Amino acid sequence: MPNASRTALLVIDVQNDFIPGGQLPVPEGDLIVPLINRLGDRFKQVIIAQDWHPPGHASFASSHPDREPYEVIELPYGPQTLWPDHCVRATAGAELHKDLNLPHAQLIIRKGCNPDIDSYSAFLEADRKTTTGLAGYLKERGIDTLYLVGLALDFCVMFSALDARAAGFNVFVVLDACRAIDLDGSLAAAIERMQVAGVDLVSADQVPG
Ligand code: VGL
Ligand code: ZN
Repeated sequence: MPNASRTALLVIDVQNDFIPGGQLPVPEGDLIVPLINRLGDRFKQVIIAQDWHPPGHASFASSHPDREPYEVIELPYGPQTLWPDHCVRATAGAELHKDLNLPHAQLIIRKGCNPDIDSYSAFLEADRKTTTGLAGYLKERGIDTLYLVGLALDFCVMFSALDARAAGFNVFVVLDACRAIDLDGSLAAAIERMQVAGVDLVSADQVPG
């Protein structure tokens, strides 16, 4: 296993609400689950991120009078896309996809728990100040290289990848193990931003092991 101790797989938001039929469906979101399971077998260290919002979260259109999902509004920390209510903590929509099979994952990190601040990234909330502690966890365990998979490529995967780079990790995003929302060109923009930041975009057959 070349991915021994310094490398981890970070699985982003493979949750019912992001799967077709859920509240914020990512097209083909279900199709990546078998591939993620196969990739998971190659990693000793697996971390799962879970979008986990309190009811009435600031990112929900329903929390703002006269606003519709997918509009962008200005919040104290900057622009915020408004979403349908999704991944409300401890609801069925927030559960991991039932076929996700990563029994050796040691950490599930929940994010977006602050009622007033969104967190696409598994590392830093949208105020860009509040950390989830994930970088510290990884560093304490000697991990320096991350492979990212999951949903959505152009939101939570991208922001997690950018923050991981900024925190000094080597970062690979496994494109065929991700799917995008693609809102107003967000997919092309995400690819560009990740490339500029030095995130390596690879396919599953390029993952060692
Ligand atoms: C996500 C929008 C809102 C994601 C989470 O997982 O990409 N997108 N919350
Ligand atoms: Zn969310």
